[in-house]
Amino acid sequence: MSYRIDPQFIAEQNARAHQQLQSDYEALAGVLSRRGCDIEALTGQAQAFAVALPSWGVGTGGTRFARFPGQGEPRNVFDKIDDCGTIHQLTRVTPGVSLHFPWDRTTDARALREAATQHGLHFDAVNSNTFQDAAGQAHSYKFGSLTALDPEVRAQAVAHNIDCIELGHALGSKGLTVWIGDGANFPGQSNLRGALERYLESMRAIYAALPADWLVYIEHKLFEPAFYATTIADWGTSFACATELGPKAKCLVDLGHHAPNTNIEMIVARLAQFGKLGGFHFNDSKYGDDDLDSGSINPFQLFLVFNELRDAAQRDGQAFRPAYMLDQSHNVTDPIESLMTSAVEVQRAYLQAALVDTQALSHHQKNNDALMAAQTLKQAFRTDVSAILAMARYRSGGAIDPVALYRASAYRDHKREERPVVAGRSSSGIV
Ligand code: PSV
Ligand code: MN
Ligand code: MN
Repeated sequence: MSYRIDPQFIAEQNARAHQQLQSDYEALAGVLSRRGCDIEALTGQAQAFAVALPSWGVGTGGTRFARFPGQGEPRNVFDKIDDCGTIHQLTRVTPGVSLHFPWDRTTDARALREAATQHGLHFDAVNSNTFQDAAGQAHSYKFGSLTALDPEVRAQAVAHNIDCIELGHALGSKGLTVWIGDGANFPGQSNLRGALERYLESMRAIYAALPADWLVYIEHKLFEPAFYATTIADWGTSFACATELGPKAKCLVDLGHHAPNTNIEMIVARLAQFGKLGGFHFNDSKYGDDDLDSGSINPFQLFLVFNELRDAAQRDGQAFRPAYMLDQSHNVTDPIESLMTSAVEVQRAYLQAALVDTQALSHHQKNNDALMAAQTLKQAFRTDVSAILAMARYRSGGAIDPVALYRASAYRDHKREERPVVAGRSSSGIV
């Protein structure tokens, strides 16, 4: 039996912090009530919020240059589920896990589903991988996958995606995220239009295999590994392809997949307006696809994204349900600590956006009062909602201070004993 944090330990640690939290919470309740906001309603909203974990995020990531493995890293998908379970146990905001195949392939889907259920987890969208060659596959993706000129390579990539749908279906997932690294490194290497035509042909075959209640998420990315021209480089291409494919195809926005300074919140607004915003991969970046912890570099951008999501939810109601996932790589931190902190930062941005005085905002917009409109957003962004987030966790059975509790539990030390280092292992599970 692998080590788990004892709920009694959580209760004891919370008991020490509870009085301070209660007083912070009451102080914030007073501030918010003067603004006409009900703290209890906000706490309920925070408790209902969820963001899915990337299975590949619980191992130490690595860069193109090196990977410095951590202690007690997960050895397989079952260990990953244990770590995701711990993150959810303490934060109560991450009930979904997003798997990546073939990294997370298992022959025993029932056992995996059972393991997840024991932690109160379910499976969110599954991810295919045709940006690497898997051991033993017949054809290489060196020159592309869904867009490859060789029809046998394309057929293999399509078959892998259909296999992912079947694996996900057995696990209770409801979506497939497709990100491909296809493109060109040199001008002239590829016929730009031809590549997209082949992509659409491949995606039509994948789309046809989707169960009735599934969505396919098209994830765009500006560059890397194709450094001259990436086939699905931007939201325009993603939107056009999702439109061509049909209503079960939506666009997925990974915050790290744009040129620096791109107005991502405007992309969010556009996709939401036209009913094609499928979901997110949250992370943060300074330069490119840095995969840093959410909210660690530009929390204001994250807030502005959620401000657009709030607007879309107000307009479209229950019909607007984008999938929220983290997609990060952890190189210098304990992945569990990074994922807990990031999930809470995403939840924080959601709550700050809920605090926007929308009446005041539209009043200032109507009067062309740019300064006061900006100040209205800033007032919400500057509000420290930490006490609400902590109270939401406490009431849902989580930790008032997840990182402090995790460290006090010595979870990682237990895992170091349980999971001895294996030479050559990588975070994704591919050796
Ligand atoms: C690509 O950069 C990406 O963001 C896609 O979501 C992949 O599936 C993921 O990273 C994992 O490597
Ligand atoms: Mn991503
Ligand atoms: Mn990425």
